[in-house]
Amino acid sequence: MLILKLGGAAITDKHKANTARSDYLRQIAALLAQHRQPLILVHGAGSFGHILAKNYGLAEGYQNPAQIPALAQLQRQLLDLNQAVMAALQEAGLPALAYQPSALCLLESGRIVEFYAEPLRRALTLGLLPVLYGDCVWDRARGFQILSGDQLVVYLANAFQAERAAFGTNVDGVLDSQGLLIPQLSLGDQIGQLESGAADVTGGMAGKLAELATLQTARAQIFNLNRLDQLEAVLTGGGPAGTLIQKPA
Ligand code: IP8
Repeated sequence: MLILKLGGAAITDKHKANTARSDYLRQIAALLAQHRQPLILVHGAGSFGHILAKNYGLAEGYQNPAQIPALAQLQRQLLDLNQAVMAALQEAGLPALAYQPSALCLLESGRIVEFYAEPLRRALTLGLLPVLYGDCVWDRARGFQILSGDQLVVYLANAFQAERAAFGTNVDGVLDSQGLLIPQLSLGDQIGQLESGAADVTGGMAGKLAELATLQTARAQIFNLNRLDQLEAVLTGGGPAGTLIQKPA
């Protein structure tokens, strides 16, 4: 099974609040439909969530009552983006089914400690395509907390013993301090400069690599989702795409 993240920076216009790249989502969906396989999709928030989350400190947990309407508004924005993703997938003929992470899981200090996986398991058994997303989720210690799609991908890869986890971003993969692609990386390696989008409350590339430290068995790949040839290579398993991440031996 493949757990695939559709990064928010690639599926939304990061410079325009609450704007999905719907035409591009349709092209992504067409490729997913062409290379059908056991799959769980997770999408990021991009311009639908990070700005509000940053303005109200939602990634720092509960601090003041002004955050409450912002939390509710954030969830609606995330549902709006999710609807755009679901429309593209279903129009391409995929039996996609949306799951709201805040209704399925619970965090403790920002980490998933409870996750009700059975509904996903049943959907997969019948050939459906579960779709989840980065969300604002209840947290036992902090009240609530932003849960990144990246943490979800790694959690799901471990829970479903997926063979592969792939992160579609807006860069070619992990880049070194000269901006050159690192084709293979062991998680123990020292990395120079890492890209992290300004409004990204969940840590950009550095956050991804930190999450990957908890990956148990799957092979991981970080690739450029703005390039359909790279997505195709990920889906077919043919040819290099982005950075391949290995666990240290
Ligand atoms: O875009 C964050 O998820 P991500 C979700 O995968 C938010 O980092 C900001 C609500």
